Amino acid sequence: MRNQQEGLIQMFHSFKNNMSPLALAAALCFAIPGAMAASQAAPAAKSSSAAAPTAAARHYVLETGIVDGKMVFIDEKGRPNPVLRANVGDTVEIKVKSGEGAEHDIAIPDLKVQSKKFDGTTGPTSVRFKVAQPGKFAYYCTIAGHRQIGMEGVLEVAGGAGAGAPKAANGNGNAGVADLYTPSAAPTAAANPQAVSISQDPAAVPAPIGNRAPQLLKYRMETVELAGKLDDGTTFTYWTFDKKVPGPMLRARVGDTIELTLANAKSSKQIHSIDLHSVTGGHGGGEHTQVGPGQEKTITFKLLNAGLYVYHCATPLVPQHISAGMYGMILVEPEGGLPKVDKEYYVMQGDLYTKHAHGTKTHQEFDTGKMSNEMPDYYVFNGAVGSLTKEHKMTARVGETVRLFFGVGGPNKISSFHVIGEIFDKVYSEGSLTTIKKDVQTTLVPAGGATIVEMKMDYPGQYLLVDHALSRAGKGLVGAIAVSGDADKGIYNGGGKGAGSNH
Ligand SMILES: [Cu+2]
Repeated sequence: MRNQQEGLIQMFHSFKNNMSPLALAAALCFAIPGAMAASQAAPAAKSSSAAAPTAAARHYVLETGIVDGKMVFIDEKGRPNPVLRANVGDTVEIKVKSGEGAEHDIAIPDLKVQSKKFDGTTGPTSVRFKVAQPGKFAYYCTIAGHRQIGMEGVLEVAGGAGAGAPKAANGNGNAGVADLYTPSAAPTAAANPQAVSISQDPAAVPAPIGNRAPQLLKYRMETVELAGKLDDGTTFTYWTFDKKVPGPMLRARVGDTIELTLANAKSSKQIHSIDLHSVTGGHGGGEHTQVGPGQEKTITFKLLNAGLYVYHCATPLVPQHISAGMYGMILVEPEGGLPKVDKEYYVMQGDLYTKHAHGTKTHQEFDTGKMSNEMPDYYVFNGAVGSLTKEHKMTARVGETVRLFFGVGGPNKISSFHVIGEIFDKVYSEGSLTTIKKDVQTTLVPAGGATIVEMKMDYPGQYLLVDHALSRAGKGLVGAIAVSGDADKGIYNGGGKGAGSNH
């Protein structure tokens, strides 16, 4: 109540100073019922008598934001997740807008209240409803993960059951509530004709570090949400680092210090962040890089351990952000660098969960239910079906050594990584550079893990990259390395005696 009185005082100050007629009208619409609430509800709250309080209107104005690394609703006094109060019979209006620009909503499921979604571009939204029962009711944002990371408060309704809410009004009130809230629909759209390729070029590997002293490196990455091509005739709203899946490969050496700036594009609807598995402390950076649309944050960290490390977004729902494309890798070379090879490629595996079945020609929406049950519709190398078979070509010549930096963004599925028709001469298991396994057929790569494999290509042909959980090939998980050169029939002879080159 004090809050509302002060709000009123502020409004009239504004009016006196510089309010336009339109704004004045708006302020008055708010102010008059608010004034009634302030004057009438106060004595009722103090009194413990049976007298029912007179129904009033309550207005609350909230804004979303980030406080101490948590997403919250903030009231006009800057209080996070304020307790909202009303009496039985009151009409409550909550007006809420996106302070940091990300997409949210507000719901009080116990009272069947649900707002439309809003973000930085939609302006504020409101819910209005009558409270017919006393109690404490949770209000929160229903966007996956947002309640868990802090967007939750309480509406306290005082008064006796049924008090101040005559039967007829009660009945009408419920019907009214049904009219006032908009259920969140999930429309299916046609494939987005504006969708672009988000598939990362496997050849986009930074140059080797070589033999140099540790230094300070500066990186800047931007998180971008965009419509991308998932498959022929199928599009999907990807969440990315630098518009590609996986995000850019970073390369440094042990002992380097990295100053990393993470910027979130203005057009984003989500908050994003980065957790690099190569970072010691601060949740890998996730604790201090939660950035709203149009903002940026910088962290500095020292690379204490050599290895190949996954990075990913760490904003709730974390697995959704990862699945939608927010992962990549950083290679931390040992002192003196890695041994030289002829070809280096950058490949990552992900699992994707969509509303419609694999192969549906549509703009696919994300399905958080399938994700929590770990039932992917798509498995992809470098973000999309066909990424490493149609869009990008990995090649080598007979006699060359190919090194694959391979990681699993996931979020959920491990990879039984295998190349059909080849044997890994060397495997840096789990991305650890301190041990090397030799002569490996299939290597296990955990979700959020990586490996480096090396193969000397001894024979020409198409070498397919797969997860040897081979049903996944049918869901999109195939890549290829085309090897050209002369066939040594002593190594392989496809047609028996006298057969020609297999190339
Ligand atoms: Cu994210």
